[in-house]
Amino acid sequence: MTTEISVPDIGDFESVEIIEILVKPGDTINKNDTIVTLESDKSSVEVPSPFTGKISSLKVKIGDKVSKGNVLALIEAEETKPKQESKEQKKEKILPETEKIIKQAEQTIVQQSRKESPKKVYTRPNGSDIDPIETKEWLDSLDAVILKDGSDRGHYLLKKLIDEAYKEGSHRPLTRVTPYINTIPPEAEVKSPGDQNIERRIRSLIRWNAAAMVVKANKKNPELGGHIGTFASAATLYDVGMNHFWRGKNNKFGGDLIYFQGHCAPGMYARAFLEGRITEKQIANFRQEVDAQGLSSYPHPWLMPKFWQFPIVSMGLGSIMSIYQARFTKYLINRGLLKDQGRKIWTFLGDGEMDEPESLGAIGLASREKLDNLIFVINCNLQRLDGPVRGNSKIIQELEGIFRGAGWNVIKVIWGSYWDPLIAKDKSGLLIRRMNECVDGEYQAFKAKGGAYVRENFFGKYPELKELVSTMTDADIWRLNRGGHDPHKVYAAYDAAVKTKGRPTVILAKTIKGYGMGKSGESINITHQQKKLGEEDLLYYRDRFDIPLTDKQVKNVEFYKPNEKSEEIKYIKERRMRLGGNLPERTSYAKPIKKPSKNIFENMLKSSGSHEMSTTMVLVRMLTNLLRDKNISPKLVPIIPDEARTFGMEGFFQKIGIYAHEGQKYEPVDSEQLSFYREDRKGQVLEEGITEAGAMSSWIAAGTAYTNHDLEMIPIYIFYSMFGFQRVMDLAWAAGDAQTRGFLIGATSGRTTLAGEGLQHQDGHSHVLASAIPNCISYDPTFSYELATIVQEGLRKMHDKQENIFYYLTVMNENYQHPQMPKDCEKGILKGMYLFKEFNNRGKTKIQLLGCGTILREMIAAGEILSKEYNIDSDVWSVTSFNELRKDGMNIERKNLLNPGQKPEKSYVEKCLGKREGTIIAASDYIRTFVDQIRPYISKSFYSFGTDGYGRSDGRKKLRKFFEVDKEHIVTYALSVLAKEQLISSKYAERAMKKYNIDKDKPIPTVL
Ligand SMILES: Cc1ncc(C[n+]2csc(CCOP(=O)(O)OP(=O)(O)O)c2C)c(N)n1
Ligand SMILES: [Mg+2]
Repeated sequence: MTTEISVPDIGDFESVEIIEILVKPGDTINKNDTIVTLESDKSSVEVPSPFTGKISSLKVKIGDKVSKGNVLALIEAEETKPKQESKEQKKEKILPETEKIIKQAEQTIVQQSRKESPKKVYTRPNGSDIDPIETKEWLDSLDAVILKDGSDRGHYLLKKLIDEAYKEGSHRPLTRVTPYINTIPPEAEVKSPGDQNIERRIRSLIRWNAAAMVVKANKKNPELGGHIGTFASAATLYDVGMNHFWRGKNNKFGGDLIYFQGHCAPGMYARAFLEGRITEKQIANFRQEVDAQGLSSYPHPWLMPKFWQFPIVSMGLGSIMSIYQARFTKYLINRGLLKDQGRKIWTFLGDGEMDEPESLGAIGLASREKLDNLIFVINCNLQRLDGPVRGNSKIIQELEGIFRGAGWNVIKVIWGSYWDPLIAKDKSGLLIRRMNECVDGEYQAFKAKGGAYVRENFFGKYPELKELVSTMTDADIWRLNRGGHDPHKVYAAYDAAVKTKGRPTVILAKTIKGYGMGKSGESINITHQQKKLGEEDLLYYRDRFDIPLTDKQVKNVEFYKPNEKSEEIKYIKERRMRLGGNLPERTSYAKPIKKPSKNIFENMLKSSGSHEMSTTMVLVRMLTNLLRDKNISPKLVPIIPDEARTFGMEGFFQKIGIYAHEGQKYEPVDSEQLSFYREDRKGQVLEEGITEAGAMSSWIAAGTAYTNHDLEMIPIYIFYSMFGFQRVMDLAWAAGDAQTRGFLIGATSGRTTLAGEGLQHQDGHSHVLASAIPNCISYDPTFSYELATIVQEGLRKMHDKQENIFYYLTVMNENYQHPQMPKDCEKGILKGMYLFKEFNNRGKTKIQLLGCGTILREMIAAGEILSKEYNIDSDVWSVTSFNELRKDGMNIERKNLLNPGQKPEKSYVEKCLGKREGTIIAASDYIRTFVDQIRPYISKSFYSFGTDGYGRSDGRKKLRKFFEVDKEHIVTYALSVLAKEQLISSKYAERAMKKYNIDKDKPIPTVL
């Protein structure tokens, strides 16, 4: 049956141009195959066929403008089901559900209205018990329920009671905080299968070597710094994981991913030393990296690429990056790219670190997306650098409320096993009350001041509690341990965490900062900074942890490693073998992505004719083409933080779908339209919402998948350029360290190009920020062939050649025509500049004009005016990257200085411009610093213009005039420069100022 294929509802567009036709008469096509691509100046969409069948004729050609309902082609369809029908079926599916909910709601309302309003007794404001007998009856009932049916039933009833109370008008919110005791009661603890004696000995050796490496380094050179107290407090938390939970990567299993707290690095090195993965020479050179024998201060994959996986030491980044790592792992699984092996992501964080917005800012995503592959361990040693994290309250309780409120599974590990009998004896609940009422400032002092102090100040407050510990010595009281130092409690918590389904878990482990450091640094305010231990302190530390070193060896700060046949070494190696491999360890076995075929970019190398388009649209076209390449398509990860429509990328919603772990449970409001908001479990677009830090973390996760999942991906994160580096520079820096590969796209870039948006939106410096990251390659292209050349090269370098670099490209939303690619400019585009046009043979005077982005077009226009109106010749250079030119310049200059006896090499800019006649005028849509970068590498007069100052809202023309980067200013300044060089009379510049209404008295824009 012959059927028409017509333009569906494409949203708010009329008369849109057909830029591509992908079928021809006689083609047999499948439903959803693309028929044509439509492009307006704001967006590009592919129109899919609603039918399977054979195309009998085409009704349109390239360049035609079409609107909704226009016929595109005729098809001999195999089956023609009107679209409407399926919509209705869909609707019917949804309706009964909705009806049920409405009915239930209505019933509740009816029931409520029937009830007589009861007489309410309001509790006394001080919360005191007005009827203890009644309270006891309730508690006894609860006890009986728990005894008979278990604690889940107990919880159920409590929840019911609270719901009921809420309905009856109690406005007290359900508390999200439980008493200050362990979440897992002793009877529910799963026991560790490990040999506790050996494990303690191993842990002690790790503790010693970790501390010794810091002390040794500082003995050698006090500049070096380092931390002892943090790992001392966290040793058990790491040890239990390493011995029993964290699985390494091997050829069968992808490995758990562990984000180690940055300043715990000495502990990780100390273990690797015992495992034989790090030499004694290396640990003796902790923090001495320059001669390439030592170890990084913190986890830096860039510096130790076979060891460290995650660069986290800038506080807060570990949290957000690991959350998005866990989410990206699920994304890969749901998209069918990665096998679900139950791998876990573990993140270690400090309690002080939790004040960083990045630490807590993404925890909602983790629970919303049910990331049960994610486990946070927050080492609550109650201290940060200067003092207590919360002196006046309790950080564990605060974090419990926050995480539980966000929907996480919370496991508190507060008290060690020595407390169990005391808590069991506490029938009146007084001990728990005392635990609840003490604040962290007091808990810190308890551990700094000894057993007698604790007896007096903790237990001593209530006679009943003093009595409870009356048979214990001060030493016994001192031994009452904290949960985070008790391997049994930690094991039980980890076991529960890995078994948790449907939610992420946070373990809040209470520890002591500087555990074991004694007077020199245990639980005191200076603990964090303590990097030197005197002889006495070292001897104390040795004795505390039974390290078999003589006094002399201790005084020499020697490391200790038992021989290979010792129980300890055998045990530590056997544990890692059983767990499948080493940790941390960074490897990559990813298959390179085959480079895309050249014809994907062919269109972009041609002139756009009279068709005007923005480089953003060029990019969208390019991505659309790349999505048709079988090798590339599944690997593309478009990351868009709530700006797809701004950048004309909404066509991707329908085409590749938006990733949503639960699919789409609702019919989207724009379902009638072609580019409707399609959420899908297998969706490819990461539509991150308004979180640049989150989107950046996704980009890092995708761009490091080649090592963390042995899977190369091509992440493309597109954002308002102003909200890129400026907002997330710290993450961009970490991305470089992590050797992330991918594209960052600063869209709507340039201070005068993004016209109306004003001061906070107009970016004039993102390229300057990008230039600070050594392995970031950045370009500010003007024309489609430049962008196409750069993207192609990026794919080749990052995926064919496996270079650990990433790209920052700026694209604009200004529409203009794009010329055909000039001959032989490919190398120049990539190196940073090439000769675009010469205005010759008009006069004797010549000038060199350099521009980039949209300002290149002002330079071209200025060249034309100078030629036509003033008989001044010029060479116009398209500078695709001032940043790349600077890198080359620095390198060549350095080489020449190091080889003073040799003929100096020329920098690339010098090669381009050295023999050209005339002074250089360079301008961009960025601050002058950007352009000035090449000034030292050219032996010619150089004048730069740019957009220094705050932006403001207006049209492009006015903004360019304001910032003095429009063609009129360039012409005027060029005339003035030539006058200064005494090549022409100054009257030309004066006249031009009059002609172009240039006000000499207007202050420089930086002060406006
Ligand atoms: C963004 C950032 N700001 C400051 C620092 C410096 N710094 C390193 S550790 C530290 C204190 C950390 O305290 P906490 O998070 O409680 O960790 P702990 O050492 O107690 O385990 C500070 C301020 C940093 N690394 N990163
Ligand atoms: Mg701390």
